[in-house]
Amino acid sequence: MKNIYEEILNSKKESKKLLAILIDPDKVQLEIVDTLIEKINQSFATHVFVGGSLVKTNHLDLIIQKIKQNCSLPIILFPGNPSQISKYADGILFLNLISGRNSDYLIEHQVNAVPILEKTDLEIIPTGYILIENGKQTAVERVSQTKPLPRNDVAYVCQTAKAGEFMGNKLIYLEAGSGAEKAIPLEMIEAVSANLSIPLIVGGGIRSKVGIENAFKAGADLVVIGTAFETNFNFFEA
Ligand code: 1GP
Repeated sequence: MKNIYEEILNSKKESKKLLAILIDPDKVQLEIVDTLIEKINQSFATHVFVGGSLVKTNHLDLIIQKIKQNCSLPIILFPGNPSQISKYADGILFLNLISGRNSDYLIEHQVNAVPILEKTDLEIIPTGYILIENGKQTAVERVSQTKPLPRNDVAYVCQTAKAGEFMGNKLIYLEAGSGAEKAIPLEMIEAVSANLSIPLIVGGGIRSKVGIENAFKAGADLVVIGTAFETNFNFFEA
């Protein structure tokens, strides 16, 4: 069994940066999964995240099984709700939307997920999820019916992230939203990572390798790339 969290912690200790490619089952056809895996294997990705805000399709299990056949990276669920749990993955980000005040995303979905999770061997990784304004409304905001935190209130975002750590989360995820107009500000990444003891994930709106590098330099331990790869499978080659 993979020890996903332990490895993330070790990487942080050794300042080894991590990259997750996010696959949204709604946006990926089964027929292209093989090509996609080939590209992932050629890239410097260290993790595969699978999930989306809605996930209307029912081929989640199939996609994950297909990825597993030819890719040895840990597959981590990044679910929008408990219907997006697959026993075929290796782990799950057990998300609390701590930037919002919608109890469904703070406790209701988590309670409903327990009977499903108890039937799996997924490694469960409690993750404080913080949505930040990005210039336009994103799917997370719409689906969760929560307001993102303002981009210019770095102090409040730091305070929220620290509350997430004090509550026992093992990771904090700073999210601008999939396809965000503006990624998380670098000074926010710097301040939040300096104030946290646990690893920091950063994602949303990062469209270039320079963007990934800048997020790493600012203090992100793991960067998530979704749209940029989804729209250009050669993203990591250019
Ligand atoms: C979304 O953070 C991820 O939840 C990735 O966002 O699709 O903009 O890369 P992008």
